[in-house]
Amino acid sequence: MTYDYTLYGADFSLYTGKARAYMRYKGLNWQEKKATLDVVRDKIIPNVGAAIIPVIESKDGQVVQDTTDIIDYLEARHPQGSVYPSTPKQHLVSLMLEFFGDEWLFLPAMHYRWNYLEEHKEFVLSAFGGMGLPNGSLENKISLGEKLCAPFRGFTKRMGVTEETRDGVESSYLATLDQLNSHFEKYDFLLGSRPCIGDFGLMAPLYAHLGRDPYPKALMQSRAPAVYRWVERMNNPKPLSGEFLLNDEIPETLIPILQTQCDEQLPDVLKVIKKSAVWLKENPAGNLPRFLGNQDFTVGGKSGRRWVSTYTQWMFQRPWSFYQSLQSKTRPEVDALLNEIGGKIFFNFKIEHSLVRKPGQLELVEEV
Ligand SMILES: N[C@@H](CCC(=O)N[C@@H](CS)C(=O)NCC(=O)O)C(=O)O
Repeated sequence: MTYDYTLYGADFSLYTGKARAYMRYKGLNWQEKKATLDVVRDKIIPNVGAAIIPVIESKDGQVVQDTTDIIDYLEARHPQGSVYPSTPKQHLVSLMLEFFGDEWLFLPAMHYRWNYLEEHKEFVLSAFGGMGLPNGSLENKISLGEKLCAPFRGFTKRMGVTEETRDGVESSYLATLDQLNSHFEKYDFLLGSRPCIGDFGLMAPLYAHLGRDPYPKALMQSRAPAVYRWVERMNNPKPLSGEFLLNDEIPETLIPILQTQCDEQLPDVLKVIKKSAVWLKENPAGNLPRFLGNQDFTVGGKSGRRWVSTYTQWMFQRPWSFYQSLQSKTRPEVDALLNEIGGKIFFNFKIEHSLVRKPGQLELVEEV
């Protein structure tokens, strides 16, 4: 059997969960293969310039990295059952929630995996080790897993989960989990009976880590069963089914989640944008480093320091550019929503140095 696409990833990988759910929903002719160390060495590093998953390869040999680019590449080839709503508020909200899932719920995802490791050590480490020793013994997988997971464990503190902030990370996550639970008691997906790009973004943290690692999975199942059922629906979708809500409706149940995003995540991304701008002014046409030092941030009422991850600007540019492209006719209703969630200043902020991705490297460059 020839497949149109191969997804190289891992069961325990946050972003693979996002791409996998999307490919299932689109009903594509595809297969998934483990991104073993050989695949990383022979296929991923030569094409992408870094050891990162997931990637997809098309049957004509095109390799695409980054779940957002993977989804957009596939959307262009398979437009039926688009995951992008066509109406303005829903389109904006779906892009915002993709960003929230991909980049902000990443904090509790890493926290609950690595700071509760004793609760699920064998499960997590043997999975990591299995990427190098697919047929190895459990003991050998765990011992290799210890080594392979070291950089990921290190990310947890660098992204801001420290002794100072861990209570804030937990309280913010639990509040969001409760709010999502109220939402999914009423709706199958974020915006109706069809998953949107925001559902796929949320699936990244809410499956492989928070809905699959034993400790946070049990927490989700007991505290937010409707969220757990959504995770199951996302993993077993009826391809191309469902519709977005009529009349560009944004369910009331999403408002508190969007407010948290505006309170916590968007101030952080504005600081990143300012730092990137300084760097790009000083280094015209340079490859913007993935990280530019550290900055203050607040989560769940606790303040700490976290990395300045330049990629977050690129992700924020998606909803931001969409908002900027709106005609004056449609702006008032979108502005009313942004006022309600406290988002207006962020979308009216002027981004002077827009970032784009460049094939073969993770470092972003300024759009010319
Ligand atoms: N934004 C990327 C993130 C991919 C990513 O961070 N993948 C993790 C595993 S789930 C990884 O391989 N990280 C290695 C790194 O960041 O250097 C995407 O959407 O695909």
